Amino acid sequence: MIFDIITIFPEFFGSILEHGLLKRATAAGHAAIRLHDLRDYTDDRHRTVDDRPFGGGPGMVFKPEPIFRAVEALRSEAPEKSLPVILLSPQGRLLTQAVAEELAQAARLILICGRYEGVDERVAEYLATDEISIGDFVLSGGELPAAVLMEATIRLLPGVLGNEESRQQDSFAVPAGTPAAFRHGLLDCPHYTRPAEFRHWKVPEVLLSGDHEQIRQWRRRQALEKTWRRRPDLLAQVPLSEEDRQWLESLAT
Ligand code: 9D3
Repeated sequence: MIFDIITIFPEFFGSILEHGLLKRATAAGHAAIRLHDLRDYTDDRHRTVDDRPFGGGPGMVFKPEPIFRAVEALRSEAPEKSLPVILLSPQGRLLTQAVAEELAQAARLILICGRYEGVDERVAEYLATDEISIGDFVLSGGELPAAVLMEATIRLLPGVLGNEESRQQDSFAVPAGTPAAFRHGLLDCPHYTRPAEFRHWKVPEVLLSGDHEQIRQWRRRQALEKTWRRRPDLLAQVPLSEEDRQWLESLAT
């Protein structure tokens, strides 16, 4: 999968590409990340990418011309193919695991990182095919969101986490390495490792018992309880067994 990133801070991506999953996936050829400096697509002496907002107000807005020129240059490399163009913006649809799975189907993505107060709306309206936000908090630009989107997407690619080609496509199947948080649509259960007692805090007895059925039930109940307390919105999407329902009912009373 090829990612073309359009940014005024290409060097921002250096360290994340040199570590962990993104490094491994690019070294192994599962993904390629190509950085494009937006200023290379300007045509004035000062390499201007922004201007004052029409209508007044504080701050600066990204001009449309360099962004259109950058995307059109990339498109002309493969003129026959449709090429998704994603604008990272606070007004976008929320990035979720389902959206990452959708994006992972593409062979190539162009990511546009905004900065300043925003990007001229004609980019969202006439150039981008999609607009994505990573959450309801204010950041200073689209670079961190682009990195988040790439990590969430690349780890889903076949081969990247030892995901085999045999990866099942049914809706419950998830790639090996998918955090348990999403495996059943619930938050994860607690995890412990040695020592069994640390500063007088003991690991739950059941986990030391070797009784696998008891352990399974404990983990399921912990996950249900944590989700019910912290993220009740997630529970609505989860298929619940009769046993699950009884446990949740016991919590509510
Ligand atoms: C201070 C300006 N804000 C007025 C309320 C609007 C605003 C403009 C530009 C807020 C943030 C940004 C820069 N952010 C992004 O480009 C961005 C973003 C984000 O801030 N949060 C979550 N996801 C994303 S994706 C791109």
